[in-house]
Amino acid sequence: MTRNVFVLTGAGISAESGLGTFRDTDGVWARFDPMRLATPEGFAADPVLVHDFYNHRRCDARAAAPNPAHAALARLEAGLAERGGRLFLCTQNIDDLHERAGSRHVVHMHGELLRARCTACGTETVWHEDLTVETACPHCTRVGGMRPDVVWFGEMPKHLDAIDEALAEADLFVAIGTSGAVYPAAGYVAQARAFGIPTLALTLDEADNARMFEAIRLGRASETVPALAD
Ligand code: BV8
Repeated sequence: MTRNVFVLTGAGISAESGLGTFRDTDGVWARFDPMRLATPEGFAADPVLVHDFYNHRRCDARAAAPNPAHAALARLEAGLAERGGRLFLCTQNIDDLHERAGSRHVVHMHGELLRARCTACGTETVWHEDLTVETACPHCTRVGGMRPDVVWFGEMPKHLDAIDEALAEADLFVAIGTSGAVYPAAGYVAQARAFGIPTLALTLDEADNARMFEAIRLGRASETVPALAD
């Protein structure tokens, strides 16, 4: 009886909601250089460019709607809870489509586009508007220190201890819509295998770490996830 399910989602689960993936041929990183746009060094070098990049993505994320894959995971979370089990939903995504589909416990290991952080006082704030170099911190009022509350390359992902604990307790590990290109997230399937946990990948194309999975189902998340969850 599968009671504790660990799900790791990536950009592919939001693809059918119209949000770009990163490494598909027309992906975000095919058009933009992650080292200039998703690193602390890139932000320090050109904060206007980086703010503009995230302001556009924040606008797109707010205009997007959850798709049947997000909804299916929300149903799975409720169904497992009713049976005394748990869905640990760890996402690499910075959009809020899981929450808007009804998921109640979402672990954003790479942060959230709809939150901002002040580099002066550290305060994190829900943030739906554009950020600029003139934005003042609502807490310490300092101007110029506000950044998207997302994890850039070279920065420490969030919630790593909770993720490691949930992995150790899981009965099933499912990766949905992720190319397995970014660590430490891409290494979770190996950890699951080491714990003897069954592993399943649901993506459109074979992921970089596909050989680590015991089962793979290729297809669109809006079809493969409801088939798994319901
Ligand atoms: C860190 C937020 C220190 C910002 C992102 C080994 C160990 C640890 C670190 C490293 C390591 N080796 C290298 C590193 C460094 C680095 C890294 O991994 N580099 C890569 C390039 C090699 N990692 C880091 O810097 C991380 N921090 O390491 O801290 C540390 C050390 C040890 C232990 C802990 C910490 C921080 C990385 C976070 C970077 N921030 N995002 C933003 O969004 O702008 S990364 C960003 O890219 C996403 O968050 C996500 O993680 C990644 C994109 O990957 P995917 O989500 O998988 O998307 P992708 O487009 O690649 O794939 C889409 C998939 O969907 C495809 O498979 C496709 O087939 C599928 N698909 C498409 N359509 C559909 C679909 N599937 C189903 N249905 C569809 N319709």
